[in-house]
Amino acid sequence: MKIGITCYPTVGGSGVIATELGKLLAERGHEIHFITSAIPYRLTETSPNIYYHEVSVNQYEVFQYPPYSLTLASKMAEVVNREQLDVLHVHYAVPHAVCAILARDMTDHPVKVVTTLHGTDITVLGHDSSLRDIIRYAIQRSDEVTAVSDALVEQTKQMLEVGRDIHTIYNFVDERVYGPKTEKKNLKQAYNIDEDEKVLLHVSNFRPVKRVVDVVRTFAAVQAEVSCKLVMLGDGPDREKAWAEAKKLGVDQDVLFLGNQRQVADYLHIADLMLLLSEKESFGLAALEAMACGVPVIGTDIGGIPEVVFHNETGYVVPLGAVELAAQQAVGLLTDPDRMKRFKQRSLDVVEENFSSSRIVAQYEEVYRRTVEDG
Ligand code: GMT
Repeated sequence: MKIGITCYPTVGGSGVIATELGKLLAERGHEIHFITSAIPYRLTETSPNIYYHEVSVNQYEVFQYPPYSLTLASKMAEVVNREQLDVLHVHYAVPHAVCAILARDMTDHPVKVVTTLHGTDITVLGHDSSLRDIIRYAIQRSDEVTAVSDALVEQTKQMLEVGRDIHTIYNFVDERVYGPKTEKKNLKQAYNIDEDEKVLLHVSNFRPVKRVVDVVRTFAAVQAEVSCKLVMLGDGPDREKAWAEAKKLGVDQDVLFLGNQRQVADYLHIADLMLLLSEKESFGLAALEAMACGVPVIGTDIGGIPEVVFHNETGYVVPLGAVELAAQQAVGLLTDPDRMKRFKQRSLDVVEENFSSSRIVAQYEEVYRRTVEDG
């Protein structure tokens, strides 16, 4: 099939999933056309089946705002016509699905619109009355809609009162990147972490919904019982708050703020536990990546996290803000080698059984086939 993919080309989980999906589809013989404002962050290798069409927005004095959505719709229509695309697979209802629907209207070539919801457009923008109706329109008028967890399907149906089918297709990891440690590389030495010290890890964009202050508080309570370090990967608006909290609690010497790093798996390979204590999370790709490397997760009982982190099997699920409980669970796990071994193995098994790339990519292929055959 010939498939156009549009996503935000940045470091966020939705861009990662869209790009990894495109790469795997290309390996399976499909022709993939990325239609994005920049080369996606994860599109690093060349492949004869992958094409890139840049959406570059011109700024004209008559426009108060750059017309990204219109330029994107127009570029999508141009690519559909020229390349005879079968499907436009867009990540996010606004603006991407709206642009794809417009492009479908603009072309003579029959193209189907498949929309994947990743959460923020529902859980954040869905509350905005100025956008609610257009999000609903984008969902209703797409040919197929998928969401990354059952929780997000339910939330979308409830919040936006949409009656149509929305299918859950979980996120996945590229097993060639995220898997148990095989190389000898050991970052512990590089960061002056003692071999017998435990490592807790958090990865996010440090938006307020990620509750990075709770992560630091949990760590401080764990550190009172177990010798450990906290590695914070990523960057964003609440970095300063997290740092200030670490200082206030007297653990700043043991918290490493490493900013955005490309090789997240290298850090997962020295981690004993991942903390994901968000107040909104439609899936929690960071948790899945950790589990794929055999790292158990403590996550909040929010959105899609309990569908990824199996409570008492691959980690623990705790209520939002329950810092003491999270710390208690962490200490219990870190000080019980048998339980830790069991949780690590179960994490690997759960990823293989439920979130393997081959299983998930096949589910997307089935969605494309169904919508194209529907005519
Ligand atoms: O979490 C973010 O701030 C980034 C956002 C994105 O668009 O990349 O992540 C969303 O999509 C990811 C991939 O499906 C999910 O793993 C995240 O849970 C989801 N974030 C939220 O729902 C807040």
